[in-house]
Amino acid sequence: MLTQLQTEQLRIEYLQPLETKKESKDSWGQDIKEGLTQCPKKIPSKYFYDDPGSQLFEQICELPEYYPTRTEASILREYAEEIAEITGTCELVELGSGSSTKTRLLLDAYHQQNELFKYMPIDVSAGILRESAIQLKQDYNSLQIQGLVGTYDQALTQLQPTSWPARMIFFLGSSIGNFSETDYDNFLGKISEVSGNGDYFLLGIDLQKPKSILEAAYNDSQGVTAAFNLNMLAHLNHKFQGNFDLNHFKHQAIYNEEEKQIEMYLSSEEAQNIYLKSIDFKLELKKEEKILTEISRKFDLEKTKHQLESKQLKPVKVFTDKNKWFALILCQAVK
Ligand code: AVI
Repeated sequence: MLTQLQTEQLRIEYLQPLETKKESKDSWGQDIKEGLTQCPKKIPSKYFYDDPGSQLFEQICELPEYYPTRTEASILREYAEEIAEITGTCELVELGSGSSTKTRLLLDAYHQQNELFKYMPIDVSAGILRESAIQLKQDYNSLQIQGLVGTYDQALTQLQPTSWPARMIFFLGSSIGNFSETDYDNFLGKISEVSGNGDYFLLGIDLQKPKSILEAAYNDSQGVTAAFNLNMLAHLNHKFQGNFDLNHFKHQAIYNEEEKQIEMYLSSEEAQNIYLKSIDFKLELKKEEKILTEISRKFDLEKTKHQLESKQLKPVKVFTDKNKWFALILCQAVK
């Protein structure tokens, strides 16, 4: 239980939707219809993350083959203090905070150095945001927490100028790898736009590496990633009154060496017809036809540094692990 004072220092706000109510009603399921009428067929990755999907993702992060989470955590363990030293007192804004597990490594570093800081976790899931904010408030008594419930777009569009000496927006886990090239470019532009001169941006990216390591990470031996991928169909069944039979699909993850990205598919085991009743959408699938559910881009460090620099986000320091599998790039906005 939080005390009265602790409760006053913890605020959770809901960000305004960017679209009007009328538009959002009309566009209900529109992204599904558009994705499934493209060639190849696609389902937007956001449909991974219902409650069971989010839990499966937490399990993926613990898998022996899935190195990104562990590797990024090891980098933070080693260099969080240095990051806190470089930025000094600041407002920490985390995009896609989830359970804020890795964040604690950063918060600990600021706490230990007696640097003042405020923490703003941003996530679409109100439940997980509230739970982790309450837990954090109990563990870091003097910490001011202002959680924002909303998408990255809403958060970046509605973020108010900070009254703190500096702000550091951070985006961990190589989630940026799930953006298309265009969305990636727009996202960096937006970060730059909302950052004042001298503000920081900390970005976690998964680096290019041999195909065998990458494919193992997305085809784990326990089948958790397969369950995560297939769960998307269960989510669609639930949300749009669909009749996908999960037994008639197979998980596939391949590394596209030309595009430098993992591509995750659901392959139809037989010719089948699907109907999503609440959006009146019929889908015809051929045997072995594949639906793209996710791309996970793998980055070249030098190229990424240049891209950041071209957005007025100057890399100050790069932190990486001994294998150079993952990197955290600390940038400073130079306006
Ligand atoms: C959330 N994102 C960074 C993960 C990734 O590695 O691209 C999602 C994931 N998909 C399958 N395994 C993990």
